[in-house]
Amino acid sequence: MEKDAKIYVAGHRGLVGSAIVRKLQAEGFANLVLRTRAELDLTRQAEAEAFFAEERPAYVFLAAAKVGGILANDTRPGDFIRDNLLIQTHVIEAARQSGVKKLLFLGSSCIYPKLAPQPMAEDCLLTGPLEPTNEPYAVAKIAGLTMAKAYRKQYGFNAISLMPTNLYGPGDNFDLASSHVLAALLRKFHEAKATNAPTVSVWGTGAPRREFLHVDDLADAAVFLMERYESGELINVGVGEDIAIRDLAALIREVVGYTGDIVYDASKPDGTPRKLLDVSRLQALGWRARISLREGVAATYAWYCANHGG
Ligand code: GFB
Repeated sequence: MEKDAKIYVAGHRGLVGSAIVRKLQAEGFANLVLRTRAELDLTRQAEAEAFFAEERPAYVFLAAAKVGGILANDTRPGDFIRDNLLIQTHVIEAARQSGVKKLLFLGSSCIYPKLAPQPMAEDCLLTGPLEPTNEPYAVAKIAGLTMAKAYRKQYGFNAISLMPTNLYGPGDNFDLASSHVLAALLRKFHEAKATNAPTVSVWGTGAPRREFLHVDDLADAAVFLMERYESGELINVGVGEDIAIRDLAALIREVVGYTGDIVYDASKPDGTPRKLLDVSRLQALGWRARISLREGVAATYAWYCANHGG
């Protein structure tokens, strides 16, 4: 990417989009085009096409999506499949029409089969049943990956697709009904400590395992791949190790400094038992994650206290 190239980061206020903007600015890319949802509703085709026709960006990071944790996906499946299909379809087509040079699309490790062999390599996609709690979201994201490959084949459109693992970091969603586990537990332990609550509720059994990548590492990988990855083949982005939810809860309790007890809420779903990514393809390109989980959790908690917690 040329330093003066016009770069559109769709979803720039979200967890991933804001990290990509920070990374691009740190690397000296100053010609960024950003639009809030109020300024540009990507679920509306006419708005998306008018924006691309007017701005004609050279590069697009498609970080706009409808995302959420296991409960949000399980309770609002219609919203998740509709909004993600609309956003990605409008952006990929308008980008092609307006002559975008390269577009980066983001999948998610939760769209691999529920019981895929671990660690999951890129070729296990579509080899088995999906996790029921987020199947509509997964089908939408699989459609986006498929569209990116189809546009490369038919139109020679240079779209690359990343498959990140579970993400966390500054700018995360801390709403307890729609957030992902790490952000939710930071808030829960923080509030329990502040109110001297005797216990903190952790959903499910605590047995599932999850891999966590700090969003600044994801942003680093996204710029790294936008610069040098030219294949239409999916590429996993992760840290290559995972942790049981119960151990994550113990880590967050320690970082926050909470001394009460953890209770498990069996009425909430566990979801996929494990979804560890095989990151050998990305490592072969010379990229590795740098932020350890403890370091990342501590930094994210500091950010939370400075921006939300008080
Ligand atoms: O992060 P999470 O909501 O998403 O849940 P998934 C991960 C695990 O943490 C599940 C447990 O086993 C939850 O039961 N958990 C424990 C909690 N306490 C909590 C809590 O307070 N809040 C939340 N949210 N979880 C998502 C997909 O699956 O992964 C999305 O549904 C997305 O589509 C995301 O792709 C990356 O990792 O289970």
